[in-house]
Amino acid sequence: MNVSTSNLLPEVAEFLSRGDLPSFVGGKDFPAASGKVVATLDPGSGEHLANIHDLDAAEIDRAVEIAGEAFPAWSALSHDDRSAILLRLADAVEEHKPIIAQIEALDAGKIEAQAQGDVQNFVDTLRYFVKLAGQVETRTKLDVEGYDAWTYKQPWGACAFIFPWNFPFLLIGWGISPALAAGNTVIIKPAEDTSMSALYLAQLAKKAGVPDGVINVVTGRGATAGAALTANPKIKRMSFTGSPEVGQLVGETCGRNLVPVKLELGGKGAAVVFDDVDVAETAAKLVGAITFHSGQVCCDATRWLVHRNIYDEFAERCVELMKNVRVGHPLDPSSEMGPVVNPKQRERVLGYLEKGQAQGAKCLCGGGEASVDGYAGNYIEPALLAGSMDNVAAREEIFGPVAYLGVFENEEEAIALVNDTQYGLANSVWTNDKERAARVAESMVAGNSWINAHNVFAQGVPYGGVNKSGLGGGVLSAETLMDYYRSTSVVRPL
Ligand code: TXE
Repeated sequence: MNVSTSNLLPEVAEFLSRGDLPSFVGGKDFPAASGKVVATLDPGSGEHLANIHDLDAAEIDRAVEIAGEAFPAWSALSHDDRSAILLRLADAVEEHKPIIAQIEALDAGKIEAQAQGDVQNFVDTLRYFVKLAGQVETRTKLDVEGYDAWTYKQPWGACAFIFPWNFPFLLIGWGISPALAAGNTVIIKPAEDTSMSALYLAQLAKKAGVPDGVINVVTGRGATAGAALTANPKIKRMSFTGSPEVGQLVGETCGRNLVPVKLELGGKGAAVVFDDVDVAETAAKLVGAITFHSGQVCCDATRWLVHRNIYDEFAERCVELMKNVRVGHPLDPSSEMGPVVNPKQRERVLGYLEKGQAQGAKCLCGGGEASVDGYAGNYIEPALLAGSMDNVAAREEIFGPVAYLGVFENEEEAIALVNDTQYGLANSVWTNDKERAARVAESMVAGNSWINAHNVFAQGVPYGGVNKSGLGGGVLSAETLMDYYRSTSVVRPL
């Protein structure tokens, strides 16, 4: 049976039936004049889904102009009027959740139920920022002797966003919600492998009454379309999520133009497991985390540091759990883990498994391509490596369903191992000792520390990395909303 074609919702089949998906700018289709396209494939079957258009630099520049032209009217709306429009968009996305989730599952290789969670997260995030923006005092009086002084906050203008392929729809919500709620217009550049849900969103936004030019989606290759958007001096802010290598390029270019930039990059998170935990429960949660979306999660715990007293039992339990993960097509309801996004990513993951073992790591389970009946997708068996933490597979971001097991003797050593990395995104500590948990959580150098959990997000809790993991975090919280206002101080001598 071919799940990818037989289980499609009629609306998804209709969306795909076009075969050709132009960008969407200024409230209408925005085709690439060159006729150049990028094929987008189902990672679960390798089947061709559609073509997206590959815009050139002049077309990207035109899209930025259009977003700039829409800004005065959008920013002039009262908060109540703008909120009403954005809340209509949130409602429309919620109503279309099954459709968007299925598009996302097919395009990104995401288990359908998880994709539904991503779409709901978008809705919740948009509603959260709309409410928060209503509480922002745009005029703040300053207490300065001899002067009548205040600051005035207003939106910037057209803001650009470049997104990766691992959470295409959810990350759009995290990125654009604060920008739109503050009164900015946006230009979204999704990853070339996963542009479909963004294009669907842009069309839906138009139907929900978002004025033309407020939400624009430009598609194409990173090195051309992405680079042109980054280099455009008229964008007022840039937000990039993706690899550290491209993040550095984006940062350099924005630096030259003095465009404020926010970078959300990779990670090599650790989980520190002390010997007072319930081993079975902790192993289940960590295996659940590393197999969620096939480990293509930047804040995942990929280094599992386990106290020597429970190391053997913990390793054994993880192997048993990993061997039982049901790998399958994202639209098959019995699948627990889908494919990785594309053949290049599969080769990258398999390559790290090879290099890690060549440097002495032991592969306790998995480590090869997984075969899924009837599908030629990019499937990988969940894998567990073990050995010295001074190993390429323990140091570099793999971005697949691969965890690396290491051992520690005491708290001090555990913290030192966690912090011996160039990254700094997210870690977790697992123990029933509350004081130790808080102490370790605060000693790990990263934007986020979790206790007895991993990958927990809530609107209002700032998220983001330090060091090679990013710049200017505070995502999903009031901190990032403030990024989308510029401030003018006004002073009058009394
Ligand atoms: O990301 P890229 P890739 C990590 C992960 C993964 C690796 C490579 O380790 O294996 O990066 O993934 C756009 N100017 N992460 O190569 O290239 C591109 O079109 C401007 C972690 O796919 O960084 C896409 O929209 N833009 C990460 C986006 O950048 C450019 C999630 C990300 O693509 C560009 C993804 C350029 N020169 C990968 N080149 C996370 N933090 O979650 C590419 N792009």
